[in-house]
Amino acid sequence: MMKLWQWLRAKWLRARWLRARWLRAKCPWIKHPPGMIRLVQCLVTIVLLCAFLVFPFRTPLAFSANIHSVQPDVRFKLRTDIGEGKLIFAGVGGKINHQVNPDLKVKVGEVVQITLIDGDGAEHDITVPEFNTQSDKVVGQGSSSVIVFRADKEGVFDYFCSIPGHVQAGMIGKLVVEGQTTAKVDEDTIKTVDIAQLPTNVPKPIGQRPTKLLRLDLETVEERGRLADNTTYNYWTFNHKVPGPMLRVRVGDTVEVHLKNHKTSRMIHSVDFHAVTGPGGGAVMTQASPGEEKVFTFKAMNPGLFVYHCATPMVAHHISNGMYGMILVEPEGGLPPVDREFYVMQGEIYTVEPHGNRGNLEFSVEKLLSEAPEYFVFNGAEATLKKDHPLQAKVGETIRIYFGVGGPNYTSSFHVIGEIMDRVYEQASLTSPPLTDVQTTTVPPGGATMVEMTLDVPGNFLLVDHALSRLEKGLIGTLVVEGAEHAEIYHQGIHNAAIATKATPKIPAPNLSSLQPRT
Ligand SMILES: [Cu+2]
Repeated sequence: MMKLWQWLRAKWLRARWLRARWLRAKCPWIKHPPGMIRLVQCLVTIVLLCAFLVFPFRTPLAFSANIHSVQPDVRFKLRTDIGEGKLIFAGVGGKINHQVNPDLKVKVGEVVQITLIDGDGAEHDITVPEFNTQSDKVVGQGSSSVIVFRADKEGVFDYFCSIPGHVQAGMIGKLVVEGQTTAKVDEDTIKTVDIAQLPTNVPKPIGQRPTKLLRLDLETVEERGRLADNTTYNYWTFNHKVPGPMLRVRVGDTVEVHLKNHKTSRMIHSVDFHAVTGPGGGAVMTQASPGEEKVFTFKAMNPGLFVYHCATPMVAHHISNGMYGMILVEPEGGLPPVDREFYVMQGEIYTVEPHGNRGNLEFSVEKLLSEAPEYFVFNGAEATLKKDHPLQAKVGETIRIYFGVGGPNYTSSFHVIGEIMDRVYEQASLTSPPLTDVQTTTVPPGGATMVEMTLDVPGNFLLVDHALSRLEKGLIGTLVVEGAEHAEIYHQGIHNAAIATKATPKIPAPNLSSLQPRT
């Protein structure tokens, strides 16, 4: 062992002597090479130590932070799909599962990962221009692409497919980057009331009964309500809902109307019934200041389905803010019985902010006067008859829809996608024979219609105004029909001879003997 140590030491000393000799030959100006090398080694070590003391571990930590930052804080999956005639992003998993063009909610500063999966086989991508990010194109069912970015500013930003025409076809959604302020606004929004009138809020049929004296109470209330998701509006209402309550009397009834304007109102309000025979339809006698109650009495002279609305100047402003409803004056003997009745009204909302803005939106008199609404609504709020209060019925039932237009400006081309209206009481005239087998019916502002249809097959049937640009501004409802399929009427694929073809039963004509005009 000792010998090995001596041998190693001898080798090391010889190597040092050889290195010194080589340095003396190459660098003759160095007088004491081994000492000089040690000095240089010391200087290098000191410089490195100083560098670490002055910039303490900055480089390694920065590297670590970068590694950390590319780990997403929040992940979303979106699948492209075709639904209800539109191209969409459908949420996959988590809170956004099955949602169409879901709001992607993140916090300021979070790293966001969005995975796009091609669900329909067409070419798509996803881009969020505000954060300079765009995915590769996905082509072919099941292919996918990913974007990752840091949401470093607060606000609501669009994500969409950049393939030409796909935004217009529906592939657009919102990325909501919330800081503390936005979160608070959202909480306030969530607490706001649902002003949408239920389509099932229809009074019971009157049918056969003698005429009588009735009292109807209406209260005008100004309150903030939900216009769309995370969006509110300062509505003016009859009895807290848009439209106001549906009222039901029979021809010949005497009606005492009590109109009370809530004490918290800031405006005068009134009511004009199109069912009234008399100047102003009641409006002259019901101009009520905040806290005031006005009363007038009328006799229901004509049967029909009539609009009522506030008639305080600027009348169009009061109507667009939600002040409209309908009164049904049944003919003597009542209406033919049906299985279900629904109450739906169309209106427009004019806001300063463009459609889709969040928060509480402001009324725009300029847009009202130029007839440029930002929202079209059934029962007061965007898509509420689809998302919140769809109409529900069963296969085999005959339904009746009391449909009116508050407006104040746009005529509706009322249509139910996938159904044919068996009977349309045009202009809501209940004393004329109905039109039969109608696809779309015209209803002017301040007008109404009564339509009936028997439901032959199950599924979701969309209520629209066939001026379909208005669908993009919130005008959509759903009639959900449950029950057995009837393949002889409607089925996918080629004709199947095994399916027995049955004649679809024709709906018997209504008994019009009770619907004679008054003399
Ligand atoms: Cu009013």
